[in-house]
Amino acid sequence: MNQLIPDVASNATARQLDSMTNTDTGSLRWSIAQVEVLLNLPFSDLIHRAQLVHRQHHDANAVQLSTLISVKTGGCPEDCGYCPQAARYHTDVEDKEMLSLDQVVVTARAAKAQGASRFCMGAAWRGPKQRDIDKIVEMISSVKALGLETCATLGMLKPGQAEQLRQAGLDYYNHNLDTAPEFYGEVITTRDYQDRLDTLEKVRAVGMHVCCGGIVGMGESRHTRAGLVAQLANLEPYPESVPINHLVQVEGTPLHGTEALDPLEFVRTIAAARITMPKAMVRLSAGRQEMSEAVQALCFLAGANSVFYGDKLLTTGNPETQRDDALFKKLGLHSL
Ligand code: SAM
Ligand code: DTB
Ligand code: SF4
Repeated sequence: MNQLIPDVASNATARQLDSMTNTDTGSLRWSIAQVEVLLNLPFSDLIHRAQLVHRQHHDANAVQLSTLISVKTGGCPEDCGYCPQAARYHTDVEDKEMLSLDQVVVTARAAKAQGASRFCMGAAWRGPKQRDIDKIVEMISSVKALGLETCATLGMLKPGQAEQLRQAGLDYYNHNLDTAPEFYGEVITTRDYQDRLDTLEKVRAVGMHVCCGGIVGMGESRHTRAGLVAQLANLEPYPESVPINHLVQVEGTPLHGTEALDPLEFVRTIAAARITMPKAMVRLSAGRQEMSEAVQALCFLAGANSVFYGDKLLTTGNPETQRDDALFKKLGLHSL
């Protein structure tokens, strides 16, 4: 069962971490205190642990490529403080009509030709209406027919909708927890944490894979980042895909102007995700365009093994594919 996990304060040290048992964490795989111990480790010790876990479960030189498309951009009624697509904030993003099936298929074909293995369709909705589902279902089956893995991120799901998406051939549903429960209310008020857990539960119940992660760099503390990672790691089972986004600061959104996060804190979060969710694909997600190659390399070293590939995320920029190809070559990474 998905549930909010308790926050028990602890002054545990790294040595205690290794001797902590399930009795210390109750039924949880990872307590917040344990994840905080990880995040507090000397940087090299943390990366070493992440590398050990990564190499035990994955090809350390492989990276999975997902391409994003925004099938419905802007005009969203929600108030997520980071998001340029919320209608209530004055950003450069306009409320656009839904893309046609043709536009989606052409883009998916191009993504496949460029080397992406997964195609993720996003919509700026609180949740889909039935007429939206009818159109999305066609998009999913057409993209799937191209031989791509399919992913969609459409907001909260109502009863029956997950099943319709699964039957159309949807492999993954992306729905992020975004942050730890105690910080969540500072960022979003139009839906609560439990709403998100409920949607994830619906996705699981029909046997779809879960893609679920969060955003780092929203002015949260290290403790809050530990809370997010613990929350994800204790989902039953933990997500197959874990996108760790760095906040892309967009003018007009409430979080624009947030104090910049030390990039090494981002790397630490990736490492903690890798250690606590050993088999998951940990995706170095939004924010790569603003990141140096050196920081991205550290993220791969810390256990990231997936990225968004293509020059656009949903509304903001992402590195050009040639730039990424050059980086992967430099690092000796091959795509999955
Ligand atoms: N509207 C749907 C929803 O919110 O569930 C799906 C699309 S929404 C844009 C998907 C995710 O993108 C959000 O949950 C958030 O984690 C991420 N995101 C949105 N804006 C972002 C930003 N400025 N920086 C980093 N991540 C962002
Ligand atoms: C996820 O975790 N990150 C992606 C995807 N899932 C849908 C979205 C990032 C959006 C960044 C802001 C934008 O481009 O609008
Ligand atoms: Fe809407 Fe999703 Fe943006 Fe929130 S993150 S404002 S739900 S598009």
